[in-house]
Amino acid sequence: PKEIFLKDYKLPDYYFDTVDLSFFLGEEKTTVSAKISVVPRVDGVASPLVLDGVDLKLISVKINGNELKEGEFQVGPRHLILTSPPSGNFILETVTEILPHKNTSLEGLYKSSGNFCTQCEAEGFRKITFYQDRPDIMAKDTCRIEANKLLYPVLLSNGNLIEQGDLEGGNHFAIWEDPFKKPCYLFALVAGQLESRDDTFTTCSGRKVALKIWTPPQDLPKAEHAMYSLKAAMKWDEDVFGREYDLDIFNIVSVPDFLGAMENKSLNIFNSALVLASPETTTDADYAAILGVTGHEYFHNWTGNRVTCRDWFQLSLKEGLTVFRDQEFSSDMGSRTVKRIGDVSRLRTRQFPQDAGPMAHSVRPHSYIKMDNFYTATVYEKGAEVVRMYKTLLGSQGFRKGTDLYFERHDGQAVTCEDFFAAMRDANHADFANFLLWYSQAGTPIVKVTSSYNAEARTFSLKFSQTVPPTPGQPVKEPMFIPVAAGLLDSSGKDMPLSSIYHDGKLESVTCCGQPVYTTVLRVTKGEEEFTFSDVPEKPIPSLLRGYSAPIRLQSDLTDDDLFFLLAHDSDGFNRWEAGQILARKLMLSQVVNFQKSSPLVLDPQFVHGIKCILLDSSLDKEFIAKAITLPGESEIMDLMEVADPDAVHAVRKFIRKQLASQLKHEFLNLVKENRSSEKYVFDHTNMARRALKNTALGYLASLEDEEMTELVLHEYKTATNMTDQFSALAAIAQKAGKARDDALADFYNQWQHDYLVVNKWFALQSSSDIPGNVENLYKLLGHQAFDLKNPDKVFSLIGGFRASHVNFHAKDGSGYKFLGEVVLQLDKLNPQVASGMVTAFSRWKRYDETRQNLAKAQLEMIVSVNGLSENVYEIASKSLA
Ligand code: DPP
Ligand code: ZN
Repeated sequence: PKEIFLKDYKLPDYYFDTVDLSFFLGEEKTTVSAKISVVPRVDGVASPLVLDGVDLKLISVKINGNELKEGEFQVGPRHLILTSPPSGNFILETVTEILPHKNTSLEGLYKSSGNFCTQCEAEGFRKITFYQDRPDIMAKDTCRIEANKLLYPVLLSNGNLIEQGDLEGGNHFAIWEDPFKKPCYLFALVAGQLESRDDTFTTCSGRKVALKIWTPPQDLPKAEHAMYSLKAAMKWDEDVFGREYDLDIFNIVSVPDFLGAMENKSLNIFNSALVLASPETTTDADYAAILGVTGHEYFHNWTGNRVTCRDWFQLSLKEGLTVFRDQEFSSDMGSRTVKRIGDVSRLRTRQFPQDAGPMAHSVRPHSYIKMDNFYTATVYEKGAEVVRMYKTLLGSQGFRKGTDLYFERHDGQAVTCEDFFAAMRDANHADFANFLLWYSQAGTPIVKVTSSYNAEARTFSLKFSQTVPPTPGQPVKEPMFIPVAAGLLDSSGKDMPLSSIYHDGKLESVTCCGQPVYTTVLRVTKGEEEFTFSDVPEKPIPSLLRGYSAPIRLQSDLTDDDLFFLLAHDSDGFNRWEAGQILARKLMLSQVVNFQKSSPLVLDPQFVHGIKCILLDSSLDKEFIAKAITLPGESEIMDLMEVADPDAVHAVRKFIRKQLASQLKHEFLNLVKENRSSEKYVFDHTNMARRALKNTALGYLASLEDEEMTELVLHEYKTATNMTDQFSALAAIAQKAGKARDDALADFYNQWQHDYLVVNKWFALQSSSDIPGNVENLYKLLGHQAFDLKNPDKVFSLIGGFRASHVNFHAKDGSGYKFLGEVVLQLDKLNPQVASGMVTAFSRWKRYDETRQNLAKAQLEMIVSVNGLSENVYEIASKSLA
C-alpha cells in the first residue's frame, strides 16, 4: 500500500471543462459513456493524461472522435493513461462497463433494495468511469440516464431536469444538467421505485424552490420531520450566514444501505435512519440527529460545494466548518447549553482517545494510505472546535465578516485551510498569532492553571502552562494559541464586572464601549504565561474555559468546594455542568483506587447533596438536569488512568449510580411521575427535555434492581406512547440479566420485527449490554434472521455496539477480542470501509494491562497477516501495531 503526502500536492496538468455522462442501467451490467472536454493547464504542454479507474471494463476510448490504437493508451487495475494526448484542448470519449449489482462496497454505483444509487466521496467516482478523481478538477456536467421504466420509474441526477421521455422496448430516459461546476465526488445518480414528499421554500430573494424527499412508497409518511428540518435549515442559513439556495430544486433520497449522508449537489442521499421518523418508531435522539444531519448536508451547499477542497488533506475545511454550522443550527433550534454539553461529551469520548492513540493526526492530516480512514472525529469534531475558536476570538459579527469574505473570494474554487484562515484574518485585521498550528499539530493540549489573590493590591492572577503531548511522527510540539473564556464569581455567586487585565507588561482594558463585561477571552499563546485581573474587590472563584472555548484538557487548582460552588452558581451553563463532571471524575478515580485495593467503595455525601440540589432546582432546564446528573462515561475515566482497568471503572460507576438511586429514590420517583408523557408526541425542546429527565431518573431507579422498581419500569414500558419512552424503559429493564429482561426483549422484537430501523436499535441495545459474558449472545445474534453483515447499519448496531461495552469487549479471557477479530475479516471481504471502522476498536490496546495487551495484539497480528487484506484495514491495523 502506498502512502500519499500533503507535501507532494501538485496542480493537475489538465483541467476538465465540461462532462457529458450517459448511463444505460441494465440488470446484468451498466454501460457508462463519458465525453469530456479537456484543457491543458499550461498551453502547449502535452504530458500523459492519467485517469483513475477501478473495477471498470474499458470498451473504447476516443480523442477528438478517433478511436485510440494500441500504444496510444495503457490500462491497468487503477488507471487509464493516455500516453501522448494532442497539445491544446481536446475531446476525450470513453465507454466503460460496470457491475453495480455485484458492488457491496457502497462506493461508486451500486444497488440498494433494488434501486440504483451512488456514493462518490472521497474516491468512488473512479468506480463509475475513468476520470481525474480529485476535488480540484471542477467541471460542469450533464447526465443522461436510460433504464427500464417499470423497474426504475424515477431517474434522478444533479441540477435541473432538462428533458425526459419514453423509448422503445419499455425503456425511458431523463437528462439532467447541473449549471454549477463541481468536483466529481459531488456527482449523484439515483434510479428506482421511489415516491416524493413535496414542498416548496421561497428564498430571501423570492425564488421558489421545489423540495422533494424521496423514499420507497411505504415510507413516505415518515418524511415529514426531514422536510421540516430541511426548511428550517434553509431559512437558518439565510438568517445566520446570509447564504441563499442556488437552484430551483432540492432532492433528498432515503436509502437503506448507505454510509451516513452525502451532500451531492441538489441530490443529497441519506441513510434511511437519518430521514425517516415517526413518534412510535423514532427516539428523541434520532429526531435530533435527523435535524442536525439534514442541516449539515444542506449547509454543505455553500461550505463544500460552492467552495470546495483543493485536495483531501483539506477535508476539515468543509467538514469542520459544516459540523460547526450544524451544531449552531441545532443550538438555535433547541437549547444552546444542552447542545454544547452533548457536543463536548462526544468530543471527549470519540476524539480525545483518537488524539492520544496510534491513529492521532492533525485536523489537516499530513499523509494517508486510504482517505476513507480520515473521515474522523478529529477532522470533523475537532475541526469544528477550531472553527468555533475563530468565532470566540472575533465575536459573532467579526466571524460573519470572515465567512462573507471567504464566500466572496472563493466561490467556485477549490481551496485550502489557509484560505479560510486568511479570510477570517483579513476581514477583521486580526492578529491570530500561531493559530494555524491547530491544523498541523495533533494531540490534545494539556493546560495547567493556578490562581492567586492579592487582597492588598486587589488583583487576581491566573498562571497558565501548556504542553502538547507527542503523537506519531510529531515528538516535539510548539505551544498553541488557546482562547480561554473566563469570568470571576463573587462570594454570592454573581459574576464580577471585569475592568482590566495586566498581561505581557501591559495593562489592557477589557470593558466594551464603556460597559463592563463579565466574560473575557484570554489569549494564551506561550508555554507559560500570566494574566492578572485588576480591581478585584474580594477573592473570586474563577470560571475558566467557559462554553468550552478550546479543545484542550484543562487542569486547574480549583478545590472541591470551589467546584461545588460553581456547580451551584456559575452563570455559564456549560461550566456549571463541567464543575459537576470534574467532581464526578475525581470521585470515580478515587473509588477505582479503592476497588483495585479491594477496599470498600464509598460515596461522598457532599456529592449526593450537590446532585440533589440540581435535581430539585426547578429553575433549571430539564434536559440540563438530566445531563448534570449523568456520570462521565467509562471510557472517559479510563482515559485518565495510567493503565486502563475496565472492570474497576465499570464496578465503580455502577456502585455510584446505585448509591445515588437509593439515596435519592424519593426524588427520582417524583421526577418519573411528574414528567410522564401525555398522549401526543411533540418534537420540541421542552418536551424532549421532560422525556430526557424522566427517562434518566427511570434508569437510576432500575439500577436498584428490586422488585418494586422492576414493576415500575415494566409499567413504563407497557404504557409508553412513543419510542423514546418505550426504548428507555426497555434499556432500563435490560440492565439486569434475567427473565424480565428476556421477556421484554422478546416482546419488543415481536412488536417491531417489521421495521428494520427499530430492529437495529434492538440489536444495539443487546450488543452494548454489560451483562456478564454477553459475547455468547453476540454469536447468536450474528445468526439472527434479521441480521445481515452486508448492511452497514446492522453492523454498526451489532458489532459497533459491542465495542461500547468495555467489560465485555475487553473481557480478560480474550473472548471479546476474538469475536471482533473474526468479524473484521469477514467484513473486510464485503466492505473494507465498514471493516476498518470496526478494527479501530483495537487501536488503543497499549492502554491496558499486559494480559489484555497480548490478547489484543495477537488479533491485530492475525489480521495484518491475512492475504488480500484491504488497504483500509491494513492502514489501521498496521499503524496500531507500530
Ligand atoms: N461528506 C459527507 C458528510 O457530510 C461524508 N459522507 O460528512
Ligand atoms: Zn459533511
